[in-house]
Amino acid sequence: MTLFLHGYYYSVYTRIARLALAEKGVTYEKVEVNPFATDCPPDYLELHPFRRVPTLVHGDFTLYETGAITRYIDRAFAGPPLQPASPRALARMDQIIGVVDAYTYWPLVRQVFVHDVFRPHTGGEIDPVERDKGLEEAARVLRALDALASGDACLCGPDVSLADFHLGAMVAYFVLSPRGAALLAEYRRLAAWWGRFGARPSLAATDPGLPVTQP
Ligand SMILES: N[C@@H](CCC(=O)N[C@@H](CS)C(=O)NCC(=O)O)C(=O)O
Repeated sequence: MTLFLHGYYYSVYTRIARLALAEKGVTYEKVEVNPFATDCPPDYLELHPFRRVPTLVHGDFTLYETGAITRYIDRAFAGPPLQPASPRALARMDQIIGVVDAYTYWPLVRQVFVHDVFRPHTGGEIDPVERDKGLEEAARVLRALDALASGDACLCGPDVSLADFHLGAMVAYFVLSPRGAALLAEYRRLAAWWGRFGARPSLAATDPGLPVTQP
């Protein structure tokens, strides 16, 4: 059955889905959609009425919302389980994913990464106030996540889980900012986790890099 992932090259949420597919060893086809572009194809709204990425299309089954997509990937395909078996570890995984979606994406990615890395690199408009607000909020988020992290090899225990992909895709962008990297280093468990997770082959395989700019 055909499997398509509609996503944007630089999107962290698309990368989360790609991490799950890579760790599961599932092959798929990518369909590039830039939800930020004014010329985002109008028929994409038939797949995703909120015009976000990613969307997964598996045969006649269409699914959006990254948390639903990664859980579907884990349940529908063979490969290593990506969710812990114990009710408490699973609840912690769901909690961390919730915290990442609700409180982490905006400060780490849209405020710090965008204003301290992406726009300086691409010549876009930078707002240092926005960046600093992001750093302030990031401290609160990282403190909370540090308290939730298992202290084991991965966020929810010894094995990698969907929570690692959710947070990992965002931290990968955040630490490209020297200010972000310095802040992360203050949180012992998270910094140690990132030292391990940041070296996973799936992360390298899904690394979008930064856009090539004209000299
Ligand atoms: N709740 C969505 C969020 C996805 C999301 O925000 N994706 C970003 C790209 S990383 C996007 O499509 N942004 C477009 C926009 O904000 O207009 C999910 O879990 O999939």
